[in-house]
Amino acid sequence: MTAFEVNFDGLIGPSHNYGGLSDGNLASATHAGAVSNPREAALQGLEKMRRMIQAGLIQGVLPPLPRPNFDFLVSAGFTGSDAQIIESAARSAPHLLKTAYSASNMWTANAATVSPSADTGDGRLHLTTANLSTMLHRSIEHPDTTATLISVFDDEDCFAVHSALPMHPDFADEGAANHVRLSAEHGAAGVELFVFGRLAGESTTGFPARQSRLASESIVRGHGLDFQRAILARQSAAAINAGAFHNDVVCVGALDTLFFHEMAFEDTDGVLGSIRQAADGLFELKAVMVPRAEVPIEDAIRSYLFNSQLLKTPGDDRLVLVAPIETQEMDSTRLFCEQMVSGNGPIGRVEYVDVRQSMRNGGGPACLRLRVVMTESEIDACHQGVLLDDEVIDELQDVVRASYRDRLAPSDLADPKFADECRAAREQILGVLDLESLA
Ligand code: SUG
Repeated sequence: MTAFEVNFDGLIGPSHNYGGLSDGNLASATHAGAVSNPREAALQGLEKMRRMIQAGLIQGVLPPLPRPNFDFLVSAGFTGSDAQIIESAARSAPHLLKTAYSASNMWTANAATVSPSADTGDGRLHLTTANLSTMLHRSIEHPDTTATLISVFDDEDCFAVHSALPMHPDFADEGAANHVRLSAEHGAAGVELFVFGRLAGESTTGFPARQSRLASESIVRGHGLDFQRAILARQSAAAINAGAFHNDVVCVGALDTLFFHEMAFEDTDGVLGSIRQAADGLFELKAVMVPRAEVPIEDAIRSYLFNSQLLKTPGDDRLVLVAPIETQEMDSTRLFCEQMVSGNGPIGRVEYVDVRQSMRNGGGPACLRLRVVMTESEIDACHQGVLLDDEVIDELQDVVRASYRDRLAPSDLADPKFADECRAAREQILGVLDLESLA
């Protein structure tokens, strides 16, 4: 069956700010307290989406979630009018106000894990919303994310949207950031690689391991995947402790190609062997491992070389790597890319994109998109308002230019008027995407 990879990017919300909320995410820690530019952030994201369309790919978008999250602030004991809640949280618990305002749902690679219909037991496309239980500010995303996914994938004959796994560390789940699907072509049956950082009940030292093996296994079961074609691989503790808080900071795969750092997995040979065995009869794995002698893990994490989109575009014989511009600015990663494309491996071109506003919070091009492999009839069955063309991107950019601030310091969150601005901007976005029901 012919199928297409549709990238659903998160539209960066008006409250994008540098809260320093993510332990183990070095970029977030480095930029904590800096002044952000939500307008520039959203425009950068939208330009990336436009480039995908220009490359002949199908591009979708998911709207920002309502911020601040008043339900969260009320659960934390704040009462009164919206303005009173904000003023009192700003005074007594600024950390909770930052949490309620986080625009972190922009990183839709963490919204859900997705299995295309070619892989699932019931022939439907399955999505499981990630519980994001490890980081407080991310743990508040899932109810609204599930509502968004149900609105977009709203035909139960084609789609199964599962709500988040139990909110317990044993089930810690960060979605597609720890999941890679490999196949001969998008529409063919594939091998799904699930990467976890720890076992249920296991305590690790150093930075938090955000994905548990039990969560990955539960998704394999829930999606009705064949365990013969689902690989569970352990992320290396050294990579996590160097700042690879998700596997997609050190690994990206598409079709028959896996591009990864030497230190990505605890047992690299074991992972490659298991993929080859599972892929027997389906495709031959092309593994591109980047040796640490050429790109030290610190450079990989600082530049976000692997947090790139690996794409098959209509105009190219080989795959294209859409990498953050920081990869071009760092010598080791730029040289590696130049050598890679001059060889005859599976990746034939590298394109650089500027998503610096998101990068400063640890989110590169790959974090900003959720990949959903869809057949033509599934594309027809999903909510059409979120599928972009140049005109809709222009409309969204107009909303952003007119209603987003170009300067936001963490102290600005204390102003109750900012909550009204965020609400108004989101309502306009929902209007453009024909998703007013989510308001
Ligand atoms: O979860 N940053 C996100 C970045 C997520 C990147 N996603 C992928 N690798 N797929 C995180 O750490 C920073 C927010 C702040 O500090 O204000 C943040 O949440």
